[in-house]
Formats: sequence, C-alpha cells, structure tokens
Amino acid sequence: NPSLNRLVSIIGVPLDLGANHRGVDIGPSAVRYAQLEEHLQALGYSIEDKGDILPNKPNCSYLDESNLKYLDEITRVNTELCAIVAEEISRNRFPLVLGGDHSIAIGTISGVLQHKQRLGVLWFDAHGDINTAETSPSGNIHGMPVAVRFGLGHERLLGIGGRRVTLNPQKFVMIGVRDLDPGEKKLLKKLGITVYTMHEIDLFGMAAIMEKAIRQVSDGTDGVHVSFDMDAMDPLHAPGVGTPVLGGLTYRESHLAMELLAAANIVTSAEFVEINTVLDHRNQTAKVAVALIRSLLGERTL
Ligand code: Z70
Ligand code: MN
Ligand code: MN
Ligand code: MN
Repeated sequence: NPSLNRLVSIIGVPLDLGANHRGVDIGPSAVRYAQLEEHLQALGYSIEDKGDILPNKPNCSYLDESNLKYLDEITRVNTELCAIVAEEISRNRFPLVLGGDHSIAIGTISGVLQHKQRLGVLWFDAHGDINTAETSPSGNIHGMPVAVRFGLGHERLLGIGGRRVTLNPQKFVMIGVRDLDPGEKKLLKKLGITVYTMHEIDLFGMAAIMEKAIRQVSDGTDGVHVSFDMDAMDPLHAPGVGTPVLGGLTYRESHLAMELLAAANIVTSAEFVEINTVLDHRNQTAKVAVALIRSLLGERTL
C-alpha cells in the first residue's frame, strides 16, 4: 500500500451552469468558510489552495439546439480543470476538487486519467449522471459526466483532455443511487456497471457494500478517484443540494464509507460537489462535506 499522500491541493470550481439551479457556484467558498484548510492542517496535511477556476456568467440564454445547456462554457472550465488536476498529480500532490455542479467530474477525471490510465472510480450519488443529450430529460450537463467518461456524449465534451481517455466500466462503482431516468437504466445495464442502490445498502449494510466496492475499484488499478455528490446523503443531513431525494445515506453511513476508504489507503484524488448554499441551512451541508473529507483523509475519533 502506498502511504497516504500528505500533500493536498485544493481546487475550487464555482460552476453552476451544468445544474438546474443557481447556488452551487458558492460551494467552494462555503467549504472554505467551514475551515477545510485548518482541519486538514491539524491532521498533518500540507495544503496548497489553488483558488477557483472562474466560470463566465453567460449574458444570453444557453445554446440548446443539441439539448446541452451552456456547452461552451462548461467545456472551457472543464478543459482548464483537467490541466490543473493533471499538473497537481505530476507534482505528486493529491487533487481535492470542490464544486460546483457535477459536470466538473468530466474535467477532474480526464485530468487524473492523464497520469493513471487504469483508474478506479467510486461515485456517490442519488443519481446516475449517465445521460446523453439524447436521453437527458433536462439538457443539464451535470446529469451526463459518467456517460462522457465512458466515451458517450458530445464531441466537445469527449475532447476534454486532448485525447480519448475513457474509464473501464468494470472499475466503476456507484453508491447511494435512488433516482434514475429510463435511458440511464438501460445504459447502466448495457455497460454492466456495479450500482449499489439504497436498496442494497439497506439490505447488506454500508460496511459490506464498501468491502466489495473497495476490492472492485482497487484490484488491478493504479489509482482510485472518489466523486461525492452531496445529494447521495439524505436531505435530512445534507439539505443544501439542488435536487434532494428522500431516502439517502445517513450521516454515519457516509462517514463509515469514508473511514473504510481511509483505512484501505487507496484513494488518490477526490471531489465533493453539488453543495447549494442558497438552499442550505447555516452552511450545514458544507460543514458535512468538510467532515466527510476529514474522514476520507484519515481522521479518527481516537
Ligand atoms: C436528471 C437529469 C441530477 C444531480 C440532478 C437529474 C440529474 N437525471 N444530478 N442532480 N446532481 O437531469 O439528467
Ligand atoms: Mn451527481
Ligand atoms: Mn446527484
Ligand atoms: Mn434555510
């Protein structure tokens, strides 16, 4: 096992153009306000805050001829994010990306893939995020990053990273899912993706699910990326998300998952996304995200 990387680079991406609601653009600030850096320093980490990748606010309505809202600006931001993530990994630093809506996973993962071609991914989400323009009911690109990373989607999005980097469906695991569109169900089955819905978590418990998930994404890979959409959690614990779905992960289930990942010592990059400060209560969801990051990076009670 490689020892946990003590050098962490924080990258903020205040992008909300991929989502339905404004408000996730303040996510990186909210997480910093919840004292992310101080907490990680107390854990012994050396932190570099790279600041934010600033999206332009469009002054006109989106271009929707292809059912892809704000395709231009989302492509530009993700291209920049890809380069920064790749750069931080080449400096032997752990990229910790703060969203922003989940479309930023396109850039984060393509950046990681520049260095780790055999990447495992753990995707915590209420949703599948595996729509294409053809199947999307909304045209919101935050519902599409998984499809893009499997090589399905608009040319512009597939081109991010400069070459056709795709993930291995065998090394991709979803956890906490409870809201899928018809086209997503078809594609998940076709690709053979392992999806642990809330049903499996209720049945077998998070510990058993994580044991299987960790083995699947770490065997035969050269890195593991954690993509954590805060709406994976129950709205009771994470109310500040654009698309709350009842029946999600509890506070402890989410933490247990992070703690088991820390103990397995396999995670090489992470992102926490979809914190909507407009819908939050007193920064609760950002604070929960910081608590999850602390557990992921090895904090223990005793
Ligand atoms: C729906 C779509 C989604 C997050 C909502 C919703 C996708 N499947 N993702 N909130 N984080 O529009 O594609
Ligand atoms: Mn998502
Ligand atoms: Mn989601
Ligand atoms: Mn409120």
